[in-house]
Amino acid sequence: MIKLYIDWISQPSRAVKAVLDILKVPHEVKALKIQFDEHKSPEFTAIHPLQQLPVLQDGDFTVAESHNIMKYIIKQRNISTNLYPLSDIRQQTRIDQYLDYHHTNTRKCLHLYHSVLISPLKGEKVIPEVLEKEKQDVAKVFSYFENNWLKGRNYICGDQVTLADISACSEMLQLDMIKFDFQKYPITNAWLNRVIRIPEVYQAHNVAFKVIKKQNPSSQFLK
Ligand SMILES: N[C@@H](CCC(=O)N[C@@H](CS)C(=O)NCC(=O)O)C(=O)O
Repeated sequence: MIKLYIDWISQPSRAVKAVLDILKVPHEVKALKIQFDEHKSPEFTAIHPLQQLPVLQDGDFTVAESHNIMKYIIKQRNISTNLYPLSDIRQQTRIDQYLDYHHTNTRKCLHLYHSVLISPLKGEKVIPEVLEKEKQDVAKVFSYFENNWLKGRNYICGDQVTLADISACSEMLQLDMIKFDFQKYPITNAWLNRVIRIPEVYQAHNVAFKVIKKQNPSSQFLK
């Protein structure tokens, strides 16, 4: 049986978990806690020396990087899915275009979340100029979603949900933990509500919702 190493609080981990569930690929979840350095244990380091989650083990084959894991499963099992249609090179390329953009753009949401929620908990100093830059970076990402990725479309790559939406949703929803004002971006907000309401995506966020409930009890995303 495939093993999936994740931390429920990690955005790319949740995205991969949701994708495996949507595709109904049987797997065993190995939940680690980054907070307690469980990803730095000798056992996990032997599996993935970069000490990052998520990681998938398919027999003797180890796969890292969330987008790579999602695509590996679809390709290896020849799964027919609109999440990443193997028969449509143009749609694959559109999806890949977003997935590449994600790493150096949408992923910046993490920095703001970290400075606002995690740094104070750890007693780390937050430099005001850095925080301001992080806010600007996130605003740029949301504006780009509003005016480009989602312009005239229900989902990032057209009228059907793809890997792009699931990866992006998991990353952006993390900002709900710091009471980010999603309503400022109505198109993006409506899209986020569509994607998070996919049952498997919602379920993969159960642990994240526990944090949201505590930090932001009036969140629109809580059931
Ligand atoms: N590009 C990677 C990012 C993976 C990543 O940054 N994982 C974080 C959790 S969200 C992690 O494992 N951090 C632990 C560390 O760097 O010590 C992917 O998409 O899988």
